[in-house]
Amino acid sequence: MSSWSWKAGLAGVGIVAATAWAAAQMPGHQGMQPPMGEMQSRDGPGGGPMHSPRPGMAQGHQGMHGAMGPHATMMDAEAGVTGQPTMSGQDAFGAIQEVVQILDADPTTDWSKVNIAALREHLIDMNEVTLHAAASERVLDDGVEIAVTGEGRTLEAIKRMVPAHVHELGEMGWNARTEELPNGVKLVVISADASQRAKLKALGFMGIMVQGAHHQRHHLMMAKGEFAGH
Ligand SMILES: [Cu+2]
Repeated sequence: MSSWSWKAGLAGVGIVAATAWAAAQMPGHQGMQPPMGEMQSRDGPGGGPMHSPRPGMAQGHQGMHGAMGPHATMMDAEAGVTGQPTMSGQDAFGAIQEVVQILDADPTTDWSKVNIAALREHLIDMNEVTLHAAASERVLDDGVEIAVTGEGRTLEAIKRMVPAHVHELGEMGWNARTEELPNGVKLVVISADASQRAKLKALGFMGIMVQGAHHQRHHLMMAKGEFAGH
């Protein structure tokens, strides 16, 4: 796709999302739906496949998520036009719902091993680390040092997730390690490359924690009872 058509595609996405949002704001908007098929065909001037719904998405949701991953949330606004919501109302609820749908759709699922409670515990850990952990960041000459601290359930989550993530960072080529703190974990990531150090500083705690795409895969494994840690 040329850069011109890519930009045009993005502009089209903006138009669809804005239209969906505007339609959703109108009282009695159900009678005023724009013709979605026509609008979507205008969104792909490059002719690329723009109609690949995510696996496990609710039926009838004609999304463009496959080609527009980063805009998935924005694109969900278009659901207002179809009259059926796709948002489950809570992100962990939705993540579990998606996994259960995948397990349901898979005839090889061994329900004697399925452990949704384990996945739920991990999603609580993710919630604690993402929203409740305190992160105190210090720039070193060769990288960054982040004291991640908390209490109670937050502390438990920090001790499970941060050291486990160091393992994933190592697989991705980052030089990372952790040290135990009385009330948390110290995360140290270093690099000999100045641009990588600038990136680490910019990413900070949460930017470093979201590196990699292992969570989705691991969540399914946890639910299947095939994954002990994270
Ligand atoms: Cu996870």
